[in-house]
Amino acid sequence: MNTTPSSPAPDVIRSAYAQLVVTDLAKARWFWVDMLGFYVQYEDAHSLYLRGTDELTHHSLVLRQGETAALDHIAYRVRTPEDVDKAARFFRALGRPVRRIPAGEGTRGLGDAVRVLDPLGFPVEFFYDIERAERLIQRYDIRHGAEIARLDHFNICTPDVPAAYAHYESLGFGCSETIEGDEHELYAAWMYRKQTVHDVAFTGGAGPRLHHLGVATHESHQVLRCADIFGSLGKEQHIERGPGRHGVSNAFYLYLRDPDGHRVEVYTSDYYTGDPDHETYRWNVRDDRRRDFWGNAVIESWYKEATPVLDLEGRLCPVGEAQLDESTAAVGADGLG
Ligand code: 4SX
Ligand code: FE2
Repeated sequence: MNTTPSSPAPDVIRSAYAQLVVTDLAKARWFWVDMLGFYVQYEDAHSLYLRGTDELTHHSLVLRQGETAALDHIAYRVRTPEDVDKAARFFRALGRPVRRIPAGEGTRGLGDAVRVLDPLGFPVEFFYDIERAERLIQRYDIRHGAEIARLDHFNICTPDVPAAYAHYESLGFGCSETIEGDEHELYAAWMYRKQTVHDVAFTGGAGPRLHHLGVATHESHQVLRCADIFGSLGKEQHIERGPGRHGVSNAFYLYLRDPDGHRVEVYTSDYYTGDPDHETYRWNVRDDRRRDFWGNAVIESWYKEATPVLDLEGRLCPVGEAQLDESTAAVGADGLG
């Protein structure tokens, strides 16, 4: 895999939105809008454009009705319109498929964009221009469910975590935390452009696949309340892992699966990473506090199951097998963690 750039990287601001294919839009609306509390910015018979109450742009999640549940693409916002051209040149120089999407032809609310299949095999969009949206920050009256404030991060499965790290480093991302073996084999890494723990993280495993979308609430009580609401309605089967406190990131978390199996993490209270000399914090893969600070075990489905991704023509991408398996590495020779 070629991750050595020969063209300058675009200035990425942040993880901005994802587009998921869902097989039943009404069921997806129940999960994402009624239960999680996303705000509906626009909807029609085939799609839903959603945002959190802190977001001042048109959407951070697009749900599109389709035959097969999949990730259509993830998207990063860049600093200037020129950075969209830079992104096109950057990925062309890497020999990757690149498609320009003029305003009006791609996602509603966006100006000119560029879509690429990146060196890890993921469909990734870069855009600058997006419609501004009405301020909802103090509309406490319309909040409900988990009261989602904003998109926080993408977590992606890839067989080659060191290559993913190298690629995102070349795009100017910093690394906040890692999970490593005794010889510093890289099992997982958390990388950022905005000044939080991450915009993107890599879970070592079969890929390219989407592991989860991380969405932020303001406080941990909203995470707990979200779990309680699923329980009260007899919908506890949507809860996969947590609530808990992460080791990595120190965030409070809850993982849910939507009606199509897409995983979402309700996430809050990580920390500031914006200082120029911010250092990477490294966890050993056998430290039982790394993924849950209270030592609760991670269930198998969390390591193994994920969402397939589409290429630029809308076909399912083939999946490469995992190289390192954290779920077995974390267990010592005595069978204990
Ligand atoms: O499970 S981990 O504690 O490693 C973790 C997983 C930390 C932060 C995340 O956003 C995440 O998905
Ligand atoms: Fe996450």
